Amino acid sequence: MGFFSSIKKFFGSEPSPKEDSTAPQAAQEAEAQPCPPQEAANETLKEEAQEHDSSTEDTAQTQAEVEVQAQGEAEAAAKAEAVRALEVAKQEAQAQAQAQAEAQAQAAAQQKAQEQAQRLAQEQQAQAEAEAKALQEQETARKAAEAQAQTQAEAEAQAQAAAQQKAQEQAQRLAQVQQAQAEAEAKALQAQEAARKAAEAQAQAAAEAEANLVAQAQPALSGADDADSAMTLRLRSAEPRLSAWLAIILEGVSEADELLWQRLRFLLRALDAPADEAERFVQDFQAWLERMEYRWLEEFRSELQYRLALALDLEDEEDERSRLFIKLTEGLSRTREQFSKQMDALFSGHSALNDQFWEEMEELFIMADLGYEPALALVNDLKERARKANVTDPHAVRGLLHEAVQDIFKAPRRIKAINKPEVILMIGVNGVGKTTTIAKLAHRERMQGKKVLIAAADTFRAAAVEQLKVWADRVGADFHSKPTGADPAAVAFEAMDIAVRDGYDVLFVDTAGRLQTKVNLMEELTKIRTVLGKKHQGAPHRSILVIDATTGQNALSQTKLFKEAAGIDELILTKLDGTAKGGVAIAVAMQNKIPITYVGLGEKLEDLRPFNGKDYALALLGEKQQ
Ligand SMILES: Nc1nc2c(ncn2[C@@H]2O[C@H](COP(=O)(O)OP(=O)(O)O)[C@@H](O)[C@H]2O)c(=O)[nH]1
Ligand SMILES: [Mg+2]
Repeated sequence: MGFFSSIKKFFGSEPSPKEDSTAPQAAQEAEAQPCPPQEAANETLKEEAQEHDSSTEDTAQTQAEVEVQAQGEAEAAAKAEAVRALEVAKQEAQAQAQAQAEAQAQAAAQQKAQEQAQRLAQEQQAQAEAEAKALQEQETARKAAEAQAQTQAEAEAQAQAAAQQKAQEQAQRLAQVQQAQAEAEAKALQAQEAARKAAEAQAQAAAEAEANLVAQAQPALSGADDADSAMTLRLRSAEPRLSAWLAIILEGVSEADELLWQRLRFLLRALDAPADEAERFVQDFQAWLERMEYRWLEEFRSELQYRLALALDLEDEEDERSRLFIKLTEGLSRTREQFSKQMDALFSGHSALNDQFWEEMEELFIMADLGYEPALALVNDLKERARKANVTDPHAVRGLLHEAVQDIFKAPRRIKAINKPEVILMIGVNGVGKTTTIAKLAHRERMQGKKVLIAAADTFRAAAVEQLKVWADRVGADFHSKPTGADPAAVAFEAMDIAVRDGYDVLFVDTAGRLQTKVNLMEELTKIRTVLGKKHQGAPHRSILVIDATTGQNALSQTKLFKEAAGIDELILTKLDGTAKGGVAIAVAMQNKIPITYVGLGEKLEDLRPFNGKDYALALLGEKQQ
């Protein structure tokens, strides 16, 4: 712009209102100083004209012509000069524009470099922050892992202490049993003596009888018939319950002798059992008594009833149920009494279902070992039930609670059929009753005529392997193991091989419940599961977590741990005959939606029963209407 305004000025246009400092100087100079040759020429011409002032007109004309010429020359020179100046100005303007462009480019480059540097700095800072955060997270994770490891260690220590106490109790019981045995033996000797005398008397009587036999053969036979008929009559008129029938046929039986076998065959015949099945039952039972070294009726009576119930398919019978129920009720008595009392107080202390009522109810659940979250969930469930049923009277909540608890235990239907052999993996912490429960389950399978193999994949303690072997022998199952310290997965692998090869119906795998770290546990169980599955599709078909019902809240963390480590299909609650913490079953079932399939009610083989949610609710909460 400066350039063009200068040009305009030079050619006589209006002067620019603001002097442009960048205007080419040459153009200004050209204007400021009139060209000297032109001036000089004008001066000369003037003088000449004066000299010839008075001369002729010709002279004046010539002078004018000269003047015009000089003026034209001067103008031409000025124009040329202007063009040159214009040229220079143009060049300078170009150079300046270029310089300006370069400066601009440089400035842009500088700014870009600055921005880049800034970005880099920002990135570096972000990275540094991310690293710091990662470090912090690592630290947090490490602390959490430490805390978990400690919790596990504590759980194990607790379980160990419990196992130790158990062992002490067992030793005590053993001493008692030994004393009882000694007494029994003394009694047996006496009985033998008596029997010998009786036999002598009998032999004498027999001799006498034989003397009369020729004449009285028929009446003697009909006497035996009479006895049979009398017993049949009594069985028919008795209450149709297994325990009532047993009471009749065991009259006068005190030990496992010929009389017992005779009566048993009689009962089975009376109940329409096929002769070969009846005979097999008797022989199996005889073999079992021998293995257990049992002789006296009180030692084996409950086992006999259990076996008859299974063989005659009477387990669901009212009578059997009530036997289970009594044990369950005894086990849960402490929880129930406490709970009942508190519930009564709660119901009587409120006249409406307000927030205060529900809060107190939640506290009550937490105190009954339900845990915080399950307690809250149960209260919400109850609120919903009360709303739907239009319940406003606190006393009516008792009935709703019964229903809610029963619903929690409703196991979903599952496909039971599997490809033989059925493989069952037993998991749980030390001392909860895995090994005992395997024996009890194997016993049930054996009672139903199944071929059973038991694998001892708990190879860490020789005593554990030995204990399982003893149980396997008692229930008539086969057994597989390896020396102490062997890889548990190797035991499982070999056992699976044998089970498939030899056509077993069921394979039980016992595992160790060590809990040093979750990682170890997970690795070990994963390895076992993998080898089983490789050998036999779908194996293990059932992973059963065993939980000691006396452990309380610990059961919740155990379930969580094993669920993550191995997956769980079923739960079995043991020691419900002890001072069980009854709320735990509800908490575990609620939190995990895993069905409880059996409950352990004692240390004997027959002390394992299918779980019944309705009975459990009743044993835990008492009657619906009070
Ligand atoms: N009272 C009672 N004791 C049980 C029950 N189940 C197992 N036990 C006892 O608990 C102790 C530990 O059992 P065990 O099977 O060795 O546990 P494991 O370490 O999990 O294999 C043993 O003394 C068993 O007799 C039960 O249902 N009731
Ligand atoms: Mg064990």
